[in-house]
Amino acid sequence: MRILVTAFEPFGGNDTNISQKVLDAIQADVTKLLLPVSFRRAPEVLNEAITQFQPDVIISMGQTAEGDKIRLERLAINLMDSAKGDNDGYIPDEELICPEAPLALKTALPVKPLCADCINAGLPTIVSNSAGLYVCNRIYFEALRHSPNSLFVHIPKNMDLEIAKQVINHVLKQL
Ligand code: PCA
Repeated sequence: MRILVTAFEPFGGNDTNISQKVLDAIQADVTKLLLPVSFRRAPEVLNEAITQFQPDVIISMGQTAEGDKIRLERLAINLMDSAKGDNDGYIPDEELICPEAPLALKTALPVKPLCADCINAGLPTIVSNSAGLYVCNRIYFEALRHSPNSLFVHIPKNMDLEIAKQVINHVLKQL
């Protein structure tokens, strides 16, 4: 099975992005891709990688300011909105990502069992119903358009790196 794992570069005045650190640490046999925090460029870079690697599964990661648990995202919403600009300075104002697509796309991967498995292993994980309307949601929407076998994992900014790595390793092992 070909697995593509993505993470994001720093954004919003942060010097680092925990998703990038986790990506660097992954030792499994996966294709790794670092994405720009750009509504326009991130999907372009993802699409090039999909064409090149033809992945069976796409696991995308990003940093969140919310909560203290890793969030397995169930849905991507067909909307972009942001008070702050992306790394290109672009500020979408309630823009549909794709007018012909449904308002939301749902992963076909088993988020609840995956989450239960992480919790059983003592890892702080929850299922989330919204990845927000910023670039993480944008990239999850793009991944789900290509394949429902996609999952977005949101990692809290201040989470212990070892725990974050374990959650990703755990998810990769369950695929
Ligand atoms: N987090 C942002 C975009 C990049 C990232 O790591 C988000 O939650 O949309």
